[in-house]
Amino acid sequence: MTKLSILSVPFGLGAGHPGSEQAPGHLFQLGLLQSLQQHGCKVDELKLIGSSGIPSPAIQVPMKHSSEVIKTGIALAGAVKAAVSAGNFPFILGGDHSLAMGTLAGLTAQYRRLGVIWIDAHADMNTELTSPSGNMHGIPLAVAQGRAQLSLSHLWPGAGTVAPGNIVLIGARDLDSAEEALIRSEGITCFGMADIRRMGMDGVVAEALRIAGAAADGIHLSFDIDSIDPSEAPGTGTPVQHGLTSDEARQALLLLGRSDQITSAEFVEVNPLLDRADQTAILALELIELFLKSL
Ligand code: 4U7
Ligand code: MN
Ligand code: MN
Ligand code: MN
Repeated sequence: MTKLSILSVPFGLGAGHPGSEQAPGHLFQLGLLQSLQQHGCKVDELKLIGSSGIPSPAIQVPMKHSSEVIKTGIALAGAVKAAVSAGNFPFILGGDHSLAMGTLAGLTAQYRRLGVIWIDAHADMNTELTSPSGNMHGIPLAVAQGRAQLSLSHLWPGAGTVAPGNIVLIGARDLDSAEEALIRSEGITCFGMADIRRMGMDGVVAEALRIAGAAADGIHLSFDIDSIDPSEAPGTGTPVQHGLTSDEARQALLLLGRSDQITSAEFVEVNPLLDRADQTAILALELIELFLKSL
């Protein structure tokens, strides 16, 4: 049975709106841990990730709250690496998506070749130079490829990079022009909404596992709640119309959870302050349970 390391990261300074730092506490308050236990999940470790480490002056980047993002990333990378070494499945609960840099730093220090499935309305592939917002949650996948000033090895010595051929985007529908250019030049696989409707989510997930998993010894799933349509998930800082239905998200998470290729996961960008009567938090809770019990 899968032993879980749940890493709670109440950090939201990488996003443009305050509130995502409240998501882990709010989901715990709504009973996440109790219901995981009821569903028979084995929580081996529950860790609260703060910030630690002193980012060297050499890695100051011209983005909002970059040093806080880096400090949190350093702490998270260490916890992720330790969880994998202990044979546990790391599940990271955010927080905003900038924390993925910490996750990926820890994972690439452990896996020889890592695949990444990124379910998100966005590509999160800006660099410090192309970011229209200055928000760190928009750059983690460029950092992971070694395309930005900041790199995963700044967060964790021994961290590697993620090869573009092992990255698969699902649900992307709001790309900046520099992101589009990078996706095109690197040949990164992107299943947009039209592909999902044409192939069905089962077809998309099967292809995503095949491509992300090619020659890889692990696949990380990064799930941004803004992948889901704002009519069903309004509580997030950067909502984008015409997204996944909650049923499509359920199907994707169930299939990915059942696949033994997925070796870690994170769930980010729920913002309780922007939610409507806990609609998004309650859906997030259900999706997390569904995913973790299907592992
Ligand atoms: B999220 C954006 F400009 N691309 O870089 C940016 F549209 O983690 C949005 O996916 C990024 O929520 C969204 O700021 C980051 C913007
Ligand atoms: Mn994102
Ligand atoms: Mn997003
Ligand atoms: Mn967002």
